[in-house]
Amino acid sequence: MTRTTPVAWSREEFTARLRAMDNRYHIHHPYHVLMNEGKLGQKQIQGWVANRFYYQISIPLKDAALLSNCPDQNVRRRWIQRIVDHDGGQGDDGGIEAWLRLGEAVGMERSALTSLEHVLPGVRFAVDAYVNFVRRAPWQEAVCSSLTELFAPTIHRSRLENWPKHYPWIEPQGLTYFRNRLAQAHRDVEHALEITLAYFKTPEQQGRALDILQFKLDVLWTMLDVMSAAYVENKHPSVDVDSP
Ligand code: AHQ
Repeated sequence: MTRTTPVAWSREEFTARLRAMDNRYHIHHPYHVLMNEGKLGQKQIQGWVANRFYYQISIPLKDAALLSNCPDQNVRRRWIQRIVDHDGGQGDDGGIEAWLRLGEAVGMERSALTSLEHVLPGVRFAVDAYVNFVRRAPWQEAVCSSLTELFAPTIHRSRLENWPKHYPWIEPQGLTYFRNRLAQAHRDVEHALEITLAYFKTPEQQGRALDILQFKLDVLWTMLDVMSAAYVENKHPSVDVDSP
């Protein structure tokens, strides 16, 4: 039997394989489907906002960890913008502030987010798994793990379309975060894809890239599994039905 030596995918084929993983993106998770169909109540939206706040404040820590592992000044010069996008800078309050305003827009005090009192253990474990992966991985693998944002513009657009229609009680200015991410996600993905296509060259490396992306898809999916158990099936000891 002749052994065929695996051949590396072309840039186009590799990109297509990465993009083909969109069917595992958390937009397809039942929690998100219920959200986009207008079937979540205020407590379930509030629980999602409060738990996702832990993800949002972890993103700058993740990106700072990636930068600390990256010796390439040109990459750092572009990647550092991601931290400013979230922490804010001259004249821009940043994404973390925008998420706190989202919290207020869905009827929560800022302290209900900043206290992290509603963050479910499983959400914390999933987010920490992502940050710790980035801390320890080669910086190019950490870059690859951000490529779930290939699919992010669609999910932000779905909220901008559906929330005003289904959740008129949410103050419209609360959606600013999603609006801002539309442009930022496109710019981020362009940079992350450029680095990924250039670094993962051999068939083994390209297979590793798909595994890394699957890991990050699992992080996002697991967060919603935990929120579903707590806020949809009401099966979580730390959540009494009356508060997220
Ligand atoms: O708001 C999001 C964000 O700032 C980021 C950064 C990026 C990364 O570096 O992993 N991923 C990401 C994502 C954000 N929002 C998520 C959502 O559903 O609102 C999607 C998420 C992603 O797709 O990775």
